[in-house]
Amino acid sequence: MRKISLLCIFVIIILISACSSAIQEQPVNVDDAVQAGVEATLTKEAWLSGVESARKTAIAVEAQSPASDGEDSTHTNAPSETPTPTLAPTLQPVTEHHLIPGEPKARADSFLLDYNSIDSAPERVTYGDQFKNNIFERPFTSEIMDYRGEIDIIRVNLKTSETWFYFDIYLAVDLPENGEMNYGLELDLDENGRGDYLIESELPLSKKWSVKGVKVYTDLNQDVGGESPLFSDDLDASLNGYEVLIFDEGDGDDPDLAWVRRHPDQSNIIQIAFKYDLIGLNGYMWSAWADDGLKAPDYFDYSDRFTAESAGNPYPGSPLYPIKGLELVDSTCRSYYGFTPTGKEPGLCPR
Ligand SMILES: [Ca+2]
Ligand SMILES: [Ca+2]
Ligand SMILES: [Ca+2]
Ligand SMILES: [Ca+2]
Repeated sequence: MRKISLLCIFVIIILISACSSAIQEQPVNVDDAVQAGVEATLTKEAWLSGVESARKTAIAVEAQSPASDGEDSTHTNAPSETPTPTLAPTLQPVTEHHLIPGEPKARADSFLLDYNSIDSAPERVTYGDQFKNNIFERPFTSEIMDYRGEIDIIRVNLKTSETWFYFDIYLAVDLPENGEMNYGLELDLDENGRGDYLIESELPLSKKWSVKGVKVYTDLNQDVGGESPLFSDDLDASLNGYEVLIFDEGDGDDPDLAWVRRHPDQSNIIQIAFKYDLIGLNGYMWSAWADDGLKAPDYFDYSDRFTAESAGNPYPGSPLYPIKGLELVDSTCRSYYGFTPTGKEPGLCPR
């Protein structure tokens, strides 16, 4: 019996050593993964998959780390040599929903139009991309330039009600039955160009309102967009974009904060609703996203994560053609609600 116990202990020690060395070899932050990817000259797909894997690992590691005594880990901005995305580790689990969005009214309070790439898609080019302003028109695959109309935003309506902001995001073609893409809204509450909230949803499967696949992020350390929000800056690997998740499919302080559904009657529209409570009574600027590429909130603004060369370019005749690192993404200019813009707000749609 004693021999068996000793043997068991020996086996456990071997297993623990093997596991810990495996953990040490796995990069746990995005920057390490990027560096590792560059050094290994991986294919782009492998690189992106490595970055995504490292990002998820970093989020998981952060979520598992116990907060220090008397300190709320979600509100700590202590400088770190290797900043990693943080997931608020104590989101209240959803118990029941009290308020569910209803039917938005017919008239839009605010709207924006976005470039429709469908007409030039057969030539594998488009004209609506403004990489340096973080306004992307890239519903195309890298290098091959295959068009993906279900992530080509063409219009967005904002409709208000007493409790909810409703957004209709129109796509160039009907939504597919399944897909891995995200749709989202970015909100700038103080109109300085630096996004303050990112509401993201997976492709909804239903025409009924649901919180499934809906997440809301914020940027506690105010580094979204780097030095010049919305404008492309030199690469800075220390930025962590939207690093805090405040709503995760109903988990969070308010289980009813944000919802998604397919439009009941129009199959090329996804609808997102969020509560007034998220932004208070002030006006704000908003833009929409469709993303089947990076899908990395901690990488906002994407224009700070690539050079124009490494992002590639969808314009015909451009020396940077075709799209390269920054693919399968469409983002809009910014419309506004609840205030009168001066015209100088970063990202403001042309009027
Ligand atoms: Ca578009
Ligand atoms: Ca802002
Ligand atoms: Ca920037
Ligand atoms: Ca941040």
